[in-house]
Amino acid sequence: MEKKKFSTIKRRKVFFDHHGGNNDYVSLLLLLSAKNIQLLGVSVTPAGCLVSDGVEATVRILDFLGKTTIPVARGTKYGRNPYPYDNKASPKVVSALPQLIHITANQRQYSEESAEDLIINTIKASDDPVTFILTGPPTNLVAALEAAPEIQEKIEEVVVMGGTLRKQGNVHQYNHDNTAEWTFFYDPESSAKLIRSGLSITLFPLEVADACPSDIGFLKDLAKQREYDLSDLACQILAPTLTVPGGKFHHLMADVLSAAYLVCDKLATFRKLEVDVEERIPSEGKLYEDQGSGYWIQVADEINVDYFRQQYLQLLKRNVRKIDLSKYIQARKRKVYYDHDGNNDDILSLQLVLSMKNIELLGVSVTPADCLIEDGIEATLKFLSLYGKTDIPVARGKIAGSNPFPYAWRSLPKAVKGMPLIINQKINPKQVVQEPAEDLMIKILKEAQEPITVLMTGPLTNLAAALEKAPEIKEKIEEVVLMGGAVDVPGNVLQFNHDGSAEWNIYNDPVAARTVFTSGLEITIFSLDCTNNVPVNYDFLKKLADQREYSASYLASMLWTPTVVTIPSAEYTYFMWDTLSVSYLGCDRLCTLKKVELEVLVNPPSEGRTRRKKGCGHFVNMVDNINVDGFFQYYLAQLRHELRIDEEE
Ligand code: AGV
Ligand code: CA
Repeated sequence: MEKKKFSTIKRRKVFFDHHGGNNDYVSLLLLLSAKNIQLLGVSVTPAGCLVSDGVEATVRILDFLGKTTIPVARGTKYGRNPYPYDNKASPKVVSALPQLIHITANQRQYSEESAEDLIINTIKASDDPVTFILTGPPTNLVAALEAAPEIQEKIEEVVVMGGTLRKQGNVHQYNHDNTAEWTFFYDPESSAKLIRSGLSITLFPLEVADACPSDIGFLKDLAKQREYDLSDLACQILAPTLTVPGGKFHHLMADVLSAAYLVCDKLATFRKLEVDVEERIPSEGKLYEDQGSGYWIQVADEINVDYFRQQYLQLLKRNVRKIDLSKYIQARKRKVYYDHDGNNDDILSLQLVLSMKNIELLGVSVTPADCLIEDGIEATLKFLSLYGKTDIPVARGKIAGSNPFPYAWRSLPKAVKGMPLIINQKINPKQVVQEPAEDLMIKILKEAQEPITVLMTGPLTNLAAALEKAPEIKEKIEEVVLMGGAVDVPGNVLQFNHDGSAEWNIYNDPVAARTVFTSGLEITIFSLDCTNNVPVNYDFLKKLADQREYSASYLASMLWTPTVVTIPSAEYTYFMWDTLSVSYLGCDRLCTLKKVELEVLVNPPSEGRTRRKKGCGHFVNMVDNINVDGFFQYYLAQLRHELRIDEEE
């Protein structure tokens, strides 16, 4: 086994083939920011993404950096082991980021050639040898080599992220013994062909990536230098990776490593190894040492982690843009207690409340419903801090409703803490009180000298608990404003043993909802009947991104962006549910109300349904007419201000 130190850095012409993961795009940023690299073309494999989304995000990033002539091609060939579907949405989010959503790309950049043809023609047309960098499966490259073997002599090196020489890989699938890494497993046949091709291969396997996790600390460093466009963008691209369960997305860093290898000197030490790839079950895609195989490759061994991070951060210091942190609009007073459940539109609604001059916020609590409670609390503290409200008490809800929200939804707000304007913002943990949400609510209501509006944008759990513990608080409540219910329209609950008639906030805790609805309080509901009018759509996102010079708009834009994965699939469309409801407090001319008599059903198959029932005696106000354009205008106008940024050193 020969050990070799990598030393000199050289100019290279590069072709980049990737598969649309978050880190693939960060790798692209790195390649584009390196002075020694000339990028000739990019292709996308339909493995880790839906290929047209993968191409779209690539083109937008290229254009953002003024590289409007680099062609991008779609891969048309598939490996035999598809990636899990839920991993494939990330390029949709990348394309919708505030910096990229506006870009109308040069049509000629969308190559009419398939990936392998673009690879062949680009390499043939190049006067110099080409380095091929691969952060997805080798499907496109191998297809090109098979169609035009003569290009091989012009490929000076193939840098590959993938494979593992460890006993355990990251494939957990039926008929597999867990010995492979995903990009090799996806297309074992091409992987074997590549390894056996005789090309000069440099491999960054799974195990070296473990040495450089892309953790929250790294994101913090990136966010600290967000006055540079590329750092800001990279941080936004990486933030959604925090939604990976357990927060482990180490392997993704490997893509960046392989790009960094072309750019910085002394990144790693390497070993020459004789290897092969298994093509059959149960070890499909396994890479292993095989003395005598004759297939020698160079494998990264030890990574100089500090150096890598430092270089990475250095490379992304590009395109200075100054953010104006100075202005901040002070608010006038009106009294509100706000209880939410931490999903992105809840947090955005908190921002909207904080932006209202006529509202005085007395306390906030979070229900562990459409979020994981710690994420909901943290996001709440961050936003309060961004509005200078570090003295308002915040409480954790301790009670969970009987029908939990899907984890995929609850994890959405995880990305929030990774976002550039959030990640380093100081918070005041002492704002969080010891007592549970209902006790804080009771305390604040009891102390109040004048009537209070209780605003609820999640399940009604905490309010119901407070009413049960201390019914006397009722006289302090002027109005309950809530998002929830579906009266004359279908619900949005798609679950076993359910007929689809309920809205999630009510379904999550139907008993609590019934307690509130029958309490005799003045209740105003924003049900799906009206929120169905305000889907999150590209037209709105573009308008918001247009005014991103206001830090408040910019931040809001970042939080709405991850919701685009639900466009345009009707069942899971994300709406501005809570935001619309909250806007009622700031601008009461947006809607007219009508009184209806409603009951809450608490048994299957209609658990959580809010049904009209004449004569039941429980009246609520619901929206009769809504001015949708007016709402969007109000919301956009409300976000034209600056945040109070106060960051950790
Ligand atoms: O039913 C709407 C309520 C709102 O309070 N929530 C989300 C809003 O915060 C539940 C919900 C329905 N569909 C969802 C939801 C989705 N696709 N993602 C996340 N939450
Ligand atoms: Ca909510």
